[in-house]
Amino acid sequence: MLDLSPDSILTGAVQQIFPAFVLALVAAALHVTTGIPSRLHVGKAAGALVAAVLGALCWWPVNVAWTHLRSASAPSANIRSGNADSRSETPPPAAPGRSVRVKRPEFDVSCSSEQTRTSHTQRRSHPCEFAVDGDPTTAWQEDVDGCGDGSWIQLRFRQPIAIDRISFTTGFDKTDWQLGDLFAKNCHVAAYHLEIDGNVQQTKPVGPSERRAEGVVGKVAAQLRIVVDRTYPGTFPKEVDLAITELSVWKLEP
Ligand SMILES: [Ca+2]
Repeated sequence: MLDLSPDSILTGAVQQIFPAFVLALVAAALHVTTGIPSRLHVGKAAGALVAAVLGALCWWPVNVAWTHLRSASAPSANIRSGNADSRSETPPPAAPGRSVRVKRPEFDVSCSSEQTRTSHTQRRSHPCEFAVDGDPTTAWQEDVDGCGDGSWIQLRFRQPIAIDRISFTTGFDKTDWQLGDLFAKNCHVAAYHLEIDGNVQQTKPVGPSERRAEGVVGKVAAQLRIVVDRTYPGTFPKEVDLAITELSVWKLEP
């Protein structure tokens, strides 16, 4: 499809016109030093113009061929984004259609602490169940002092599954009509690690504006725990809580 974006037009101009401009300068220099354009019965300006046109016409197929060679030799892009684990020992992404989201009642959820209406805070209820309810407006919030560094949420599967990958929001990814952006106002994840059947995985950092973390797992397991190692502070003046809106797990079907 024809790309008429300003960046594309600028890039094309640089790629096509610049070499021709250089050739025009070379033609002008040859006229001064050798007089070749004069012997061809053309003036300096006409010689430079002809050289520029010929240069552009000759450069175009060379440029197209070079672009194809570069794209053919370039490595394929990693389709994982965010904090996906791109280490060489991780398996390649599953073929479309083979990876399915794990749903209830395939697992039970638990967490290190949770805000409930009966907790000492007497705040709104934010149980860990809210991280897996499929509702982007509800969130799990821990119930410890501070931002809850070290808090965890865990899924225990009814039977071991081949976990393909996980994805979770790194904070309260919701905009409240009164309070505004709850992600910035609450604490959110700065680094986390996975524990798969008790085996501790490598800690992964999360950028301050990354609202979702994704990771390839590629293991058969009966239990998956996400442990929040570090957090970014929220901007709420009083209450500071870590929140996760949604956590999703995909499994590979046999
Ligand atoms: Ca939710």
